[in-house]
Amino acid sequence: MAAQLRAARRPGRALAALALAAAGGLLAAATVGSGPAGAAGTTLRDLAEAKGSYFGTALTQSNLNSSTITAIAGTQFDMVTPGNEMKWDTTEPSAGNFNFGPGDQIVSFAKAHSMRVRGHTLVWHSQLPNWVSSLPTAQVQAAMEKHVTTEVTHYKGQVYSWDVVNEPFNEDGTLRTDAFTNAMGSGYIADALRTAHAADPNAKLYLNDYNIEGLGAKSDAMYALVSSLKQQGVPIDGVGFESHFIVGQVPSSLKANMQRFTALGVDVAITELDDRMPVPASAANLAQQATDYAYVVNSCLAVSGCVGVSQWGVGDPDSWIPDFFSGYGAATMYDNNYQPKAAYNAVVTALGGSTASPSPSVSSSPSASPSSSPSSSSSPSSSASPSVPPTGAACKVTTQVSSWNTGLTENVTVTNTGGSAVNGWKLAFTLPGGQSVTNAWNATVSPATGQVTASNLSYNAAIPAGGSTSFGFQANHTGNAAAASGFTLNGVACAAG
Ligand code: G2I
Repeated sequence: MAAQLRAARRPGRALAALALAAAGGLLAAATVGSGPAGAAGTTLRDLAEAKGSYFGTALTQSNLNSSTITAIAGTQFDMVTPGNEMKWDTTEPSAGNFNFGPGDQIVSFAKAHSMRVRGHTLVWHSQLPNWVSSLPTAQVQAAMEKHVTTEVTHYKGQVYSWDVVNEPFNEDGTLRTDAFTNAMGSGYIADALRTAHAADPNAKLYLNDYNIEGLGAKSDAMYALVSSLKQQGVPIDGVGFESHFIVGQVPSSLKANMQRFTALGVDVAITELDDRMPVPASAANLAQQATDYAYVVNSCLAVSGCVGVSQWGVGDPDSWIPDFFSGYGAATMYDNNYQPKAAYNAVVTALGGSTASPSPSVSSSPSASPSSSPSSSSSPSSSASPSVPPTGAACKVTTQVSSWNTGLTENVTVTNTGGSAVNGWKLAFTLPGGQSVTNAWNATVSPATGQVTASNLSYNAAIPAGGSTSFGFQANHTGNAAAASGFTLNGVACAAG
């Protein structure tokens, strides 16, 4: 990422290490084995694989020393990206002296846990040793080709895909000026791809960048580059969308953008997903993060050439965000104690799984186990189980729709404006004609059309007085992509937000 980000670095690593050590004991019961979400078969990797996809994480060498991190990594994820260990400053710190020890450790871990590996990264302006940037330009091409050939050959057959060139563009879509463009102009990209292909013809070869997730100047530039490489017959298999998002700001054109790339005949992948927010995290931002994560996963699942999603780091203590963006953090699916957050549950739901209550903070409410959560009856008052009081609650609802030609996603935030907590909720509303719900996150939504009801999951059953919760759904439409209307919470009409 940009050099100016580094200026915001603060000495957060020691703190992170402490939090991690403290978390060790807490974690084991909650996350090992069948995973924090409950029943066997509900891990991210199992659910993703059932959909022909994968769910990955970045891991660093030091992560491997933590039984807490490795327990989650080995059970929840089936793809590993080395956080730093395959970068040039580690693998060839001085000319011709190669060091694959750290990367090999990551690959061993991956093999031991039946995970694949995204090799990251061969040619990048950052974490590039000085000896390369100070070479006479006439020597850079040979150095680059030797580096690519040696590293790809070392890992031949062990790496699913390579980020061959990382972050080649400036924000305005011009090519970044670095040692490689200085020496070879834009031709370095095709040369690096051809060189990698010659060393391992079976590895998938990617270009990877950030801020190319939505439509815009930078993604246009990547699109033009990939299109031109394909026309020239250069071996290029995929484009990595890093996806370092800010909560509530995931681009609504993500899916459309992925589709234009896959239409060129390349795969796409979400390669470094995180979703940052100011810390300490607010309940509203954590709920929005869940919506964001589900939106990203649903978008990938909806595009046949989107091969999978990887998060950048296992949990919040492992994230690069606090070091690079002062005052921000909480960007992953696992909190500082490695407990799964709402985002985790939202992803499980998006992947077709179901969630049990993972959160001790919610379980203190009288709300329910999954089997007693609000269910089929259409009348909130007559259906009241002990966990769903028959009383309604004053409420306010806001909606946010992102639509494309025949589909839409809608995020709904419901705020309890009453004076007491809601424990168990059903939000009834009317869908515009022609809309049909295909999937939902953070709630169950049924039926698919007309008068529908969203019911809480067990982990978000409680809405404190003044608090809010968010859920979302994806729907097909036939031309009317308007938001739902006529919301009632447990039978009481809600104000529009
Ligand atoms: O910046 C986030 C990612 C953006 N896309 C490319 C990724 O490769 C990049 O990863 C991060 C690593 O997660 C950080 O760990 O890349 C950073 C450097 O650009 C990595 O930070 C570096 C620190 O800057 C160094 O001070 C430190 O020595 O990590 C090094 C190893 O801990």
